[in-house]
Parts: sequence; structure tokens; C-alpha cells
Amino acid sequence: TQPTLEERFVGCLLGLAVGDALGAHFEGQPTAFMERKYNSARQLLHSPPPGEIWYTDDTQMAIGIAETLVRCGRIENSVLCERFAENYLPQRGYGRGARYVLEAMRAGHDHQYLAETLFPGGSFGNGAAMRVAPVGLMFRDDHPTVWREAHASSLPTHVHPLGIEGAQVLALAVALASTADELDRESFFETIAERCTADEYSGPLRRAARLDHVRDLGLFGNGIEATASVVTAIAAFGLTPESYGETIGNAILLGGDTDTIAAMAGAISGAYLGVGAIPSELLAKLEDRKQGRTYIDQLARDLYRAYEDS
Ligand code: F2R
Ligand code: MG
Ligand code: MG
Ligand code: MG
Repeated sequence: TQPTLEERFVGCLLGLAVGDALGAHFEGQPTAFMERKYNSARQLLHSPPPGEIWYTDDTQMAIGIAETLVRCGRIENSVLCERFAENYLPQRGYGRGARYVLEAMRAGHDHQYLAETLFPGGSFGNGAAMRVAPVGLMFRDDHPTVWREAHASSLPTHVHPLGIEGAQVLALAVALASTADELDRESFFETIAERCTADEYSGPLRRAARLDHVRDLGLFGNGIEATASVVTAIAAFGLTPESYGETIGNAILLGGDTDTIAAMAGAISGAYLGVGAIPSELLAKLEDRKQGRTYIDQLARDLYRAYEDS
């Protein structure tokens, strides 16, 4: 049976958090290490690290975006910055530039100037894409609005065109996944590719539509740059749309930026399959204090209510 739309909202946000938290155990590991340790996604899923799993900056910032949408119905820059700053916990493992920007935000300094000057042309890290999934849910019926609001949600930290477009691409993938009853892979990838302005995204997206073996997933990259991770995450979903576990497992087996690629892939997969598709043993391991599992579940339901009322 098809998941309800509310289950898809919850699946998206918890799918993001579980992918992030499981992937975080392996962030920065070389591909060869992962291949030596595990034979398959299934093996990784069946022998997860013991104890609780803790999410990182990816989920923490996605929470800030969802809270902003629940409160404002759209991306309101001042509210988004307030949520990012208030939720900021340095121990969640933020990117180098993101840390400076968020600490300036907290201190009431000119954080936008930093976001524009810390890196030449601004950051093209995957930090805008890793957190954008709630935008895809909220504006799922209207692709131009997904594109515009994803842009707005990037600006506090990522002004580089490739950092922004990575977020737009990921948000649209979530929007489409949350709408599809049976994924038409060709049109899923083509719908995203044709909205892109950068060949760095449209080319790999069209190649990902034809991907037929997990061994080629790594060709799309496993790095911290948006261009080396956003299409990888979407491709991981496209390979195994029927399985949340295999989707995040395959993303993590690549090594590199495992928390982020699994967070993005997990958000898309959860939006497509609904929360019921997340293995319950994994969900039960997700941290549950303060803004943990219960909070994220409720936040997703509040976002669904805000979407229904819009
Ligand atoms: N930061 C991490 N992981 C490493 C540390 C955590 C680890 N567990 C540990 O401590 O051992 N992960 C998180 O960061 C990524 C998202 O980063 P974001 O928000 O995009 O940050 P930033 O700093 O803006 O960009 C990341 C790096 O990319 C390079 N870069 C970006 N723009 C550049 C440009 N225009 N020119 C040159 N380089 C550029 C820089 O090295 C940035 O620091 C996620 O993985 C998240 O999980
Ligand atoms: Mg992270
Ligand atoms: Mg990461
Ligand atoms: Mg309505």
C-alpha cells in the first residue's frame, strides 16, 4: 500500500536524520576501508555500530529550515538565521566555513559578509543541499517555487552558484519523490536535469538515469563539494528506489562524506517510501533527547500541517 503524504513527510525528515547519524560513523573513511569492512549494503545495515547513533550538522540545520517553514510558510531570511544560530552546536561537526558564519550569527556580527568572502565566490560545499529537504516537501506542487525557496535557504552560508544549485537540485528530487507513486526513473532525472543551469549537475544527472550497477555509483563522487555529492545521493536513490536501507547503505559504502550523502539519499528515499520503510532497529537507535527522534517526528507532522494549510 502507498504511504500517506504525512508518512512521507515524516519519512523524509527521519530518513535524513537516520542516514546522517549512521553515515557519521564513517565520515572521512576511504572507499577501500569501507570495501574491506563490508561486502554489501545489507551487511552494513545488519551490523550497525552498537548503541545510540547521533546526527550531525546536516540534520541540525534541516531542523532549522523546517522550523522556519512551519513558522513562516516560506524561507524568511531573518528567521532562518535565528533558527540556525539558536540550534548551533559546534560538536555536531559543521564545515569550516559554516562554523565561522554561524558563530558570527550567534554573536550578532556581519555573518553575510563572511559567507560571501570566506571562500572565493562563496562556498560550494554541500552544506546548503544537506539541509534543504524540507523545502522540497513544502513546495512539492510547484517546481519554480522549490527552486526559488531552495535558493533563499542557501544564502545565509552558501552564495556560490554551484553551492546554491546543489541545494535546488536536491530539493527538487525530494519534491518529485514525495509525489511519485511509482518512480519513472527516466523522467525523474530528466525533470531535474532540464531545470539546471550548470553542466556540472545536468550532465551527471542524465548519466545517473542510466546507472544500472552499484559499482558505478562512486563515479559521481563522494566529496564535501556539492558537485561531488548531490548527484551521488540522488543516484543512490535511483538505483534502489524500493529500499531505504539499501539506498543509505550503498551511499555509506562509498566512504568520504558518508553522513551527508546518506542524509540526502535518505531524505529522498523517505519522501518516496514513507517512514514505514526505515528499518525500525535503526530508527530506534537514533538519539532521542531534546531535538531527537520524537522532536523530528513531530516537526515533520507540523510541516505537513503547514503544507496542508498553505
Ligand atoms: N565538516 C564536516 N566534516 C568534517 C569534520 C567532522 C568530522 N566528524 C570530524 O571532526 O572528524 N562535515 C560537514 O561539513 C559538510 C558541509 O559543509 P558546508 O556546510 O558546506 O561547509 P563549508 O565550510 O562552507 O564548505 C565545506 C568545505 O568545502 C571547501 N570549499 C567550499 N567552497 C569552496 C571554495 N569556493 N573554494 C575552495 N574550497 C571550498 C572548503 O574546504 C570548505 O571548508 C558536510 O559534510 C557536513 O557533514
Ligand atoms: Mg555532517
Ligand atoms: Mg558530511
Ligand atoms: Mg492546500
